[in-house]
Amino acid sequence: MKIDVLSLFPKMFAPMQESIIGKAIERGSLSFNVTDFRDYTTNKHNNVDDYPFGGGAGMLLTAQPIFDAIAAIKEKDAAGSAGHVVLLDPAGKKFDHQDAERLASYDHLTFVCGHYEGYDERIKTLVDEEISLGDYVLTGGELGAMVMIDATVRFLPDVLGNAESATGDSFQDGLLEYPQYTRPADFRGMVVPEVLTSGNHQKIAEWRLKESLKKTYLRRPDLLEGRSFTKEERDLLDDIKTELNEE
Ligand code: 21W
Repeated sequence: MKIDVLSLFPKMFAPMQESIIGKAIERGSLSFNVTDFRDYTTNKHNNVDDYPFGGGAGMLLTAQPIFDAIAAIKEKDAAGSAGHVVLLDPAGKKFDHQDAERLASYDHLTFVCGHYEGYDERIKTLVDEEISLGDYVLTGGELGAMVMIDATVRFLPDVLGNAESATGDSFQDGLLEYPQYTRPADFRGMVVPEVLTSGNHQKIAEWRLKESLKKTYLRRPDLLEGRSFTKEERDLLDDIKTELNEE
């Protein structure tokens, strides 16, 4: 996969060279390039922003540097494309697990990060979708782009080591993860649930499913709304509700 980023703060992306993402870059399964679109301004002072027509607070990113930076990415690309273009915008669609999996299917992604009060609307003619990280205000799109890239790259077949790691994870089956323990079995009097050391794999699987259902029911009931259940899951959920009412 090839990832391009347009940003006024390219140094913010230095940590992307680290860790699993960095290894994917080293191995050649990922290429990653950040373009400072201030380099593409055509005005004397290299301004990238201007006052909004109609008045109002704050500055807007102007169209010209972003149009020309996208054109430069297309010129450098063997297929003459910027790939699938994502605009980081607080008014965009809230990013989730499904978006990450979907973005992982493109062979070329370009993320456009703003760092001001907003974009000249005409910039949106360049983009395929607008995505937000969530309902809180950031100073710019850079951290959002890094979060999206991290979540997306995990789905690439040769990034996590084995293809199962990403898809077997939390959210894949729509439930939060069950509690996990490693050695020692007794740490300062806090003892691992007996079932986990029993060796009974059927009982262990049932305990884990029940704990996942309980945690999801208590913390994220919204995840259960749009989900269908097996008979085992429905029975366990009934038990959980009964047990919680008894306490
Ligand atoms: C912050 C841009 C506030 C715009 C009209 C008139 C990218 C982000 C960002 C930023 C405003 C993301 C307004 C979650 C985020 C981002 C910078 C509001 C007010 N509108 N995901 N005045 N949160 N933020 N402009 O902030 O660029 S993805």
